[in-house]
Amino acid sequence: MFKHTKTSYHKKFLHNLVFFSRKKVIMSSSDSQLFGFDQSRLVVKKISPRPQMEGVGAVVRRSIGMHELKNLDPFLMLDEFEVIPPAGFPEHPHRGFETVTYMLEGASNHQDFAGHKGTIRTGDVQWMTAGRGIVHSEMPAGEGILRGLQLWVNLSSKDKMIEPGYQELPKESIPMAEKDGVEVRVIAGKAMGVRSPVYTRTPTMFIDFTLQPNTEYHQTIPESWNAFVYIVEGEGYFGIPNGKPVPAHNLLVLGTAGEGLSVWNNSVEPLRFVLAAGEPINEPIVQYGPFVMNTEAEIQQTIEDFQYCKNGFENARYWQAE
Ligand SMILES: [Mn+2]
Repeated sequence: MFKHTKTSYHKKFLHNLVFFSRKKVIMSSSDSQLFGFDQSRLVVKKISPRPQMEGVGAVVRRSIGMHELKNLDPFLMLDEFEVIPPAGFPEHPHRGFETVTYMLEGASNHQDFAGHKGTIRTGDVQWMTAGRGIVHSEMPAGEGILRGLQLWVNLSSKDKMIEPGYQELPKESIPMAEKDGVEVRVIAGKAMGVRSPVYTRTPTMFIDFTLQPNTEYHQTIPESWNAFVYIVEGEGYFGIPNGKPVPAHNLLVLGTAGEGLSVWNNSVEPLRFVLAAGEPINEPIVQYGPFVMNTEAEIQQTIEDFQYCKNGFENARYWQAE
């Protein structure tokens, strides 16, 4: 099943696994091309989220943020959403973290209680810092289906109550690179020599990869950062080039040992996935729906602030989405 190169890689990998030592393996240049690095991070957990109802009539596959994987510090939630108008996510609040919306298909109108509004379309990214408080709506802009990913990135205690803000990246301004059948779109962080302009208060990497059939790629990931893969389309091998390929709509948590991630697409269709990694915050997490703080008392305070429209929720008193 594997081509010659894959077989020799496989043998070598097993060899390294069995005879693993702290000593660095000395490799020839062809080996290093094959490997990318000495050791790939391995998959330690696979989540296959079931579609569930969320918002008003929207369907989401939630992989991070469910009992099987409550969070993956600094990530609090990952949804793959599918919305058919008139369904959507009407007015709702957030506090204490950031929401990253990556549109895979269709267009979404968003507006918030401070007068900020806009449309994000296929390939666009909205990196929203809720900080001390935002109330907004996220609704389909057209007639067609809406598909995308929403990732929640936690903020450290010192950043939880900062002023809310937006970083919006239309598709054209997301750095892209392509080499040997592998295409990257760098939403946050750096890959294939290109860097995203997005400022991540919580150091984060978020990259969209497309691997054509019979290609492989080796992406480095900063040491000690937690990382995951979410497969959007096709199927691939992650961490090791054998076993069973993992198909779309699965989330893979990567272990922390290893320099990065090795991926192989041995199928006849393109493989598309996102790789996200973040520096753990290592603080207590107390979550009450869309409010994420460090203590119960802060959550009680947040509920009160929202209820009485104060401490950042002032505009909630009269605002209603159009
Ligand atoms: Mn929201």
